[in-house]
Amino acid sequence: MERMAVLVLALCWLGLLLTPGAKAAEDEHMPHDNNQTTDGVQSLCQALDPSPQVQPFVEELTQPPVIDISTGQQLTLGVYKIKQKFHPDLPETTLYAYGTSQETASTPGPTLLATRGIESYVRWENHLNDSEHFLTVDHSIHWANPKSGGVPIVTHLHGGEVLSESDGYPDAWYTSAGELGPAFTTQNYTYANAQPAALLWYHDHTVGITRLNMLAGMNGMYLIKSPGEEPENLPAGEFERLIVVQDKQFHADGAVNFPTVGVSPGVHPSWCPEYYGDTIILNGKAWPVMTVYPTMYRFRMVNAANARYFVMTLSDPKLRFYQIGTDGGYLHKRLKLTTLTMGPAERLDFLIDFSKVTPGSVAYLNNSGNAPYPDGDPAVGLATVMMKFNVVAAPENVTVPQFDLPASQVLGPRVRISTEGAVVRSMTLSEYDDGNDNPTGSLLNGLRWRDPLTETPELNSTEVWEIINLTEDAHPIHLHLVSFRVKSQQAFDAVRQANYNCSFFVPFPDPKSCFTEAPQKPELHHRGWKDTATVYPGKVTVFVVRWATQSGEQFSFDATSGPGYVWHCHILDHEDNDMMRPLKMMAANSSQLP
Ligand SMILES: *[C@@H]1O[C@H](CO)[C@@H](O)[C@H](O)[C@H]1NC(C)=O
Ligand SMILES: *[C@@H]1O[C@H](CO)[C@@H](O)[C@H](O)[C@H]1NC(C)=O
Ligand SMILES: *[C@@H]1O[C@H](CO)[C@@H](O)[C@H](O)[C@H]1NC(C)=O
Ligand SMILES: *[C@@H]1O[C@H](CO)[C@@H](O)[C@H](O)[C@H]1NC(C)=O
Ligand SMILES: *[C@@H]1O[C@H](CO)[C@@H](O)[C@H](O)[C@H]1NC(C)=O
Ligand SMILES: *[C@@H]1O[C@H](CO)[C@@H](O)[C@H](O)[C@H]1NC(C)=O
Ligand SMILES: *[C@@H]1O[C@H](CO)[C@@H](O)[C@H](O)[C@H]1NC(C)=O
Ligand SMILES: *[C@@H]1O[C@H](CO)[C@@H](O)[C@H](O)[C@H]1NC(C)=O
Ligand SMILES: CC(=O)N[C@H]1CO[C@H](CO)[C@@H](O)[C@@H]1O
Ligand SMILES: [Cu+2]
Repeated sequence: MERMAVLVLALCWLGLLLTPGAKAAEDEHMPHDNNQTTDGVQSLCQALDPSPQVQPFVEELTQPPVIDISTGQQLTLGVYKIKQKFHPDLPETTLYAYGTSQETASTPGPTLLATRGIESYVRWENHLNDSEHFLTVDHSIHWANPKSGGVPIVTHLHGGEVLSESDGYPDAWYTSAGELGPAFTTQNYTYANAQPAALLWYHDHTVGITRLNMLAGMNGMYLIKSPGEEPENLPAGEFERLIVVQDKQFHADGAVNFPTVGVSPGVHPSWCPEYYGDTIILNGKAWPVMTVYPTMYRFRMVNAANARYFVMTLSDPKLRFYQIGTDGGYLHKRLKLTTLTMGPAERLDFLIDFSKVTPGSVAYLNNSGNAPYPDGDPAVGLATVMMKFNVVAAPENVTVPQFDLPASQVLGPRVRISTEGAVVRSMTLSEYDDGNDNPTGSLLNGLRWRDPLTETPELNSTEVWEIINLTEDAHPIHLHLVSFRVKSQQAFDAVRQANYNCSFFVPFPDPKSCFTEAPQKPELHHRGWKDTATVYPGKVTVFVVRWATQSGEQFSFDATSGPGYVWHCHILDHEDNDMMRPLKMMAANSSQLP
């Protein structure tokens, strides 16, 4: 691959040196006191009281309503203030959620069903007339800050190949009073749906308050189906479940419990580096149960948590996960796994064959994700479980269909992108603090959200993004507009690197190289088409990004028009506090590079 002497490289190394508080190897763990909730889940700044105790596994897993948007007609979806019960033992919770009316709005919102090749049209309306957000807004970080008050919103279709005017640019927000963000162009969005079948999701993306709007309930699923192009005889109907996973914490009165005092209140009065809730919620139910027959089921999940990684296992050793898809659709071949990891915003498509266990038995979908991931505190108590399965024999009058396990069957095209002649961008992930080890923000490449544009890829070009994690935690990095491939990850010596005693340009095993190993293949769950992938601490993770559709064609719309796109960390608390950068597409061969 040709290493173009790119400005970004120089910038990067400068950025690396100049990053305020880019930290060396000493103690960098997020501070938190030992005042833990009964479930051992602690807020990283303020000790939040534990949620009211609830009896797990009492309510059946439900499915959000489905709306077909392949009709050629515009759908209007609004955000409304609603009340919803997450559990019979919990009082009602006030939320902001998507729906066709206040009466039908819910979190997650309705699942939008699109068909590949058929454009769809959604008008996103803001019906929030509160004078301020019900969660505490931190006015010290850059945020929408409408002059006339209210709650701004703007909706992003995560994973969509979308025109930038319809992408939900963070500055394209609007309030119900009609105040518009500086990048607003329209609230009537067009979705091309030209990409392969996949589970996408929609959620709020308003600058500086995405973490609050998402926790308030603004998210839902968006399924692209591709008749004739999807593998046959996969579980469908009641045997296929789409699931949004979130964690939340509640006050005794049912209100969402979110920190009101920050980790470094003198700098940011209420911003907290990462929010972890003690209650695990699937499709709007705390710890649901699912009654299953002894046959194969398909699960398609999206992690809509602010910061929590789920590391999932099945309690019964006779059960396995057969992963068949990821963010951008079907894998080339299925994977048989005992563990599935799902970081914020990632999607997983997998099968579980309950015919392997005896009717009458139960199984749990457990979670062992540390918080922060990967080296934080272990999940304990009820944070170690997400849902329960009751396996029951089918009644006499019910015929249970059997589904093939796609064994060595090819599910989707193999992902191959040539890096011949690719532009290489090296980018750092770093954190800065208040001088007392309290994190007060995170940066991409040493730059803030409002710093001048640096990522200006040309349409149809291929780029290699080497992302260098200089923090203690994993960051799920998300690119808008395109799906990419994770090429490798490679550990480096953070101490020698911090002392400028080694170089990333010298390959391993040369002693002058910062790397301590040869490039490693990405983890299994990072195979296939990704739009969000984890960059581990102390590692350089390499993404291969082609600025074109997944099939390598030109976009069906002008991706250079409008306000542009963004790339960011999908830990929402990071994204809101400067771990997000603009991204603007340039025409092919426009040669933006010096
Ligand atoms: C944390 O400590 C404070 C003060 O000691 C106490 O008021 C609060 O109830 C504790 N919270 C938890 C979750 O134990
Ligand atoms: C605010 O919106 C709700 C519906 O979301 C409506 O019932 C209420 O009348 C509105 N209040 C005002 C003052 O407009
Ligand atoms: C947006 O959609 C609404 C509802 O269909 C329509 O009345 C309005 O004219 C559209 N606005 C634009 C700018 O297209
Ligand atoms: C899985 O969750 C169940 C239910 O809470 C629990 O009994 C079991 O110990 C958990 N297993 C693991 C490995 O955490
Ligand atoms: C099967 O029988 C039960 C109990 O008699 C009845 O409630 C149910 O509707 C029947 N299901 C079907 C699919 O006929
Ligand atoms: C860095 O290199 C210098 C000499 O080149 C050496 O004295 C020093 O010990 C090295 N430091 C580390 C951390 O390797
Ligand atoms: C991008 O590449 C595709 C396929 O390689 C080609 O059809 C298209 O013309 C290219 N577009 C531009 C703007 O170069
Ligand atoms: C861009 O440059 C490449 C190589 O010089 C050429 O093959 C291609 O046709 C050019 N594309 C456009 C749209 O000018
Ligand atoms: C796990 C790990 O290696 N973390 C390192 C990430 O990078 C920072 C800064 O270079 C180091 O301090 C950490 O030890
Ligand atoms: Cu992050």
